[in-house]
Amino acid sequence: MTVEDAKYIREKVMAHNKWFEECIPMIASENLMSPLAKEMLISDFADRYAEGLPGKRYYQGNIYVDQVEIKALELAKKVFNADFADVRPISGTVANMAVLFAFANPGDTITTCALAQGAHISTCEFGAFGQRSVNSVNYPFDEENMNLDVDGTIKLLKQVKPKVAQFGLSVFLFPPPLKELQDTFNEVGCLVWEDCAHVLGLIAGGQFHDPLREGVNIVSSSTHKTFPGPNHGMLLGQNLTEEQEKKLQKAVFPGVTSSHHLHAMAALAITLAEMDVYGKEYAAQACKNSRALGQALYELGVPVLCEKQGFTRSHAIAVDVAQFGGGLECAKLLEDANIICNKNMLPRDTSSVRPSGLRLGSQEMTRLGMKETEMKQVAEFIARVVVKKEDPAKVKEDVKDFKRQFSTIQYCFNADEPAYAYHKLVQ
Ligand code: DSN
Repeated sequence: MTVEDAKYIREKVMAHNKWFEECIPMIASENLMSPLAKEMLISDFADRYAEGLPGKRYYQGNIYVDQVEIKALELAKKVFNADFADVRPISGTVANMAVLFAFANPGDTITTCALAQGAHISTCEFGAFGQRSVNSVNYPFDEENMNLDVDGTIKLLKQVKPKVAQFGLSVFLFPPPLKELQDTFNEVGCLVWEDCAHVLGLIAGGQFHDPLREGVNIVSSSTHKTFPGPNHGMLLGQNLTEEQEKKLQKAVFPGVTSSHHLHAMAALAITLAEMDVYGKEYAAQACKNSRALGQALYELGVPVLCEKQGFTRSHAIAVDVAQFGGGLECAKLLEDANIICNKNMLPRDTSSVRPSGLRLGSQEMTRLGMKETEMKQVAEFIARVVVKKEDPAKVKEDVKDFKRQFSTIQYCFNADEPAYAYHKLVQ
């Protein structure tokens, strides 16, 4: 390694930053942290270790780390109205692994959604569920409504009597029918767990659903999708016994983490404080924006799933671009026009490499201050590339002009700072 290598790497990162200043970001699992939260990532917390819980550490030097973590726990419980929180999982998948370590032994049955219907990879045979050797059984899915088939799910739960009933999706258009399943959960006596990663910011803002009031005992999540925090994870709980809480804490450390990325934990604490103030307004706008985007695309001839149901109740929409060359082809063309999104499997697809869909998220555009009017503009850019097959290079120039008007992050304490202030600081 020479200094030239280091320069090369830095240049590439800076080039990426510059590029994204001129892109429309539509990946449904990404977001922008506030400048204040991002500052935490270059603090001295990034260079330190902490193991265990505040006040019971294995390292000295954690005086301020403990104070920040205690504040983060307080804020997490307040924002989500939860009676248990753990802010130490270093990602959503690690949070999922902690739940598995705590509450499932190899061979235990867990019911979950299927990958083709939008489940997260960690719940699959080749993901964390498989690594834990649990017997996972998929719920029946209602493709027309892009949600669980309630009667079939009740039947399945009664039949297999899972130890844990798990929910959560990565293409999360509508809230799971938890209220309808609550009696069955009680009858079966299973623990109810939902991976809320995609919709955590919406839940924080009182949109989508309220899992901890709808029978869910444990919420696992990453903290950087609709919730605009750092790449990190979190666990929340309701009505857990003291023994269950301790099991979960032990599964986090020493089960699946050592130190828990203290700089990210501090950034999470800042984001929780910001969401406590701005979450409601931000989440409501993100949901309005995704519906407006769905409607505009639909009117421009792009098939958007679930038209009859209003396209979505979350930040995300799913579009079927099979007739325009498929998800892979369209996502690449859009990237050439500086519109960043991902190909996605739709329920009838069998290939994740060449699926027929695209998944589009409104949350990051919302953070940058875009509203329903801008969603119409974004839909037009997409239709020019996907439907009209205009040269992406030409559309790109218009996208760049459009995006330059949206360079500050909204819904945070220092909203007057440019979104990319952190990058400018270190350039
Ligand atoms: N892979 C992420 C997504 O885009 O949905 C979830 O971890």
